Amino acid sequence: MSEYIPSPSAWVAEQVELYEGSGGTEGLTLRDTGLPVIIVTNRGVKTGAIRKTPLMRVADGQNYVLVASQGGAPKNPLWYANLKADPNVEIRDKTEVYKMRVREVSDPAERQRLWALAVEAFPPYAEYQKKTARTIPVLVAEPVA
Ligand code: F42
Repeated sequence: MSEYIPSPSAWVAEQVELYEGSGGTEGLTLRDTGLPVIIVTNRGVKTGAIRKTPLMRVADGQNYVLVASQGGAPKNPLWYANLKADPNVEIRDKTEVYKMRVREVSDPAERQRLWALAVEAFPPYAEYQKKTARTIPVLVAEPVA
């Protein structure tokens, strides 16, 4: 078993601890927005350690759309590189945990559709895109049979 390294960002680590520690019954939303969050568990590309990243819950059927927005910061979040290097993840959505594989969405029509879903689920994504020169990566997690 690899070591789990919590996020160095205290509010993120605390959300993961509450969400996972309660078995997916507490800490389910982003701060006071009331909007739902999922927890992505993956491997760090350099350390090989287990990382846990809360993201907004953007569902597309059985799939989840993952938006590497990082609040509109100039650089992609580190989890984006981790998922590109090892796309095998577990996703916790409340009390359910799914094995999934992640791919970056490059087809323009697919990206447009999924971006619209993401903004519908979490409107601030549109503001984050305006804040940054990078095109915010959109990834999709699909169930592993
Ligand atoms: N972030 C988003 O980008 N999109 C969202 O929709 C989103 C929603 C959200 C909801 C709730 C919540 O609590 C947080 C939310 N966040 C969202 C923030 C998100 O969870 C991440 O904290 C944020 O995107 C930053 O991700 P990050 O991977 O850049 O995290 C940094 C702070 C981090 O953990 N850094 C570590 C460190 O020690 O500095 C390294 C982490 C790491 O992955 N290291 C790799 C390794 O090998 O272990 C090496 C990576 C490399 O390339 O160097």
